[in-house]
Amino acid sequence: MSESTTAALLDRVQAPEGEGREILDAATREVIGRAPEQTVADLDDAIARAKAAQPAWEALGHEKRTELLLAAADALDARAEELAQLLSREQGKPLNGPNARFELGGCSAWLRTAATTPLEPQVLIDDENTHAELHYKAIGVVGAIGPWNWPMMITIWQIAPALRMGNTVVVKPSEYTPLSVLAMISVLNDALPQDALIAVSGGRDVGARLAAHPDVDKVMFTGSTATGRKIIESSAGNLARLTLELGGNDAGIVLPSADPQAIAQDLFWGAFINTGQTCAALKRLYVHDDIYDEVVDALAEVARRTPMGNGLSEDNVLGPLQNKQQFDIVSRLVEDAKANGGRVVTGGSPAAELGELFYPITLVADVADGVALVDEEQFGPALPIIRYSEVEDAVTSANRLDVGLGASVWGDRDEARKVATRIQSGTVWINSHGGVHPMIPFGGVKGSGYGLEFGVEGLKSVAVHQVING
Ligand code: TXE
Repeated sequence: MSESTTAALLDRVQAPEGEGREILDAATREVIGRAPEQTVADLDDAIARAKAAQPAWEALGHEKRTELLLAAADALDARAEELAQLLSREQGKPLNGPNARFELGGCSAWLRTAATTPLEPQVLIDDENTHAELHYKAIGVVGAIGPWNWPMMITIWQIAPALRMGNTVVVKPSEYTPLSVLAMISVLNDALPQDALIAVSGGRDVGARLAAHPDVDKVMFTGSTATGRKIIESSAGNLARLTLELGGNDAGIVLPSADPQAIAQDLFWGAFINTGQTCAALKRLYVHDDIYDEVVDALAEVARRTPMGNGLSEDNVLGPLQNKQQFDIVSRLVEDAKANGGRVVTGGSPAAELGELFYPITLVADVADGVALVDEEQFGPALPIIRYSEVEDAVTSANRLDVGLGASVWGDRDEARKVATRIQSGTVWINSHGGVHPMIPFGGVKGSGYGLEFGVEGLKSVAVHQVING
């Protein structure tokens, strides 16, 4: 696909010359476009339009909405390569590997699944005295506030079920990756009626207003715990229902029955997909003493042969950190781990030769619970590897933090499944980490937030219930 078509897409959404905020290519730090700086007044206007459009969108009925959403998915597929190029430049993730093209494929798959998954009324009781049914209806206006790591896919996760259920949606993309989301929404809107889906590009003040607005009935949020707390506070004012995905610090436990060579590749991608900038990535790895050195060596071997660099090059499958804030967090945590006895196996300091925001895959062995790289979410390409000798202790370690999005157990399947039931997290994967599916519910427990996304549960979470009794 030519540059000029990506540029044409960008021109649809970016601010006019001399206006807006410059957005840089994450890899080269060249200016790629200008994000419109919309205001709280623009947001209020968007919410009013979405509220006005909602009854007609709901009245179309499921069948018609399904048809329109499938047409929107077709529009997305037709421009997938141009969108992937923009995403790669703005976010930093390479086109190739489980990255930008993969993200566009995910957007289409989730949109199609949300559009076609049935949610029939449930007959609760049907006897000679009572007939009661549970129905699900649109809530109203949904506010979708998203992050910068999987900006398009997470936005689709929020908007697709919401639209499917008859809600209209106002999206506030992350200020780090607005252009990707604006471009995607512009393409979707080629197939959708006016004002069913509106994006407002602005800063944190716009996000805060969207969460607190009296005409917003539900907020879908993926981002940091700190912002999640603020959204909970503002929901006391507008009583908005909330789905909060607040990230985590997923543990992986490698049992002595695991085969280090066989699991190395999957362990690697479990931790380093999107260069580690993934909500449910493996962020601390507990390995049994018997096979500790073999697992560390096997992971290091995968790290050495996995190329990092500019995402537009087809050779690369790992990219830069998306922003300086995240780069600084990763650098700080690695330095701290080194100062606290961590042994750097690969990486360990910025890959300045690749560009300003590149940090190499960094495996830090011989660290312990309590070190910041273990206890805090690094959200980047640095993995602490902790040695254990009793499975009991590894389970205690996995559960000791106040987050619980995902986790994984590696080794004999039956044994691993038994360990899995004792872990406090929304998902536990066996012999893999982080794979999601549009029909399998996903969501965190503890400090990772609440509410389920995907599948039938995901549709219910963007609906209000109604019991028809009689
Ligand atoms: O998140 P924020 P940031 C983690 C990761 C990262 C940290 C901060 O550790 O270092 O969060 O990232 C909007 N009311 N994750 O700064 O600030 C904001 O404009 C309503 C994990 O990007 O939470 C943006 O659109 N909205 C995470 C969105 O919230 C507000 C994925 C997220 O911003 C707001 C990304 C407010 N008061 C980062 N203030 C995951 N779940 O995996 C800001 N926003």
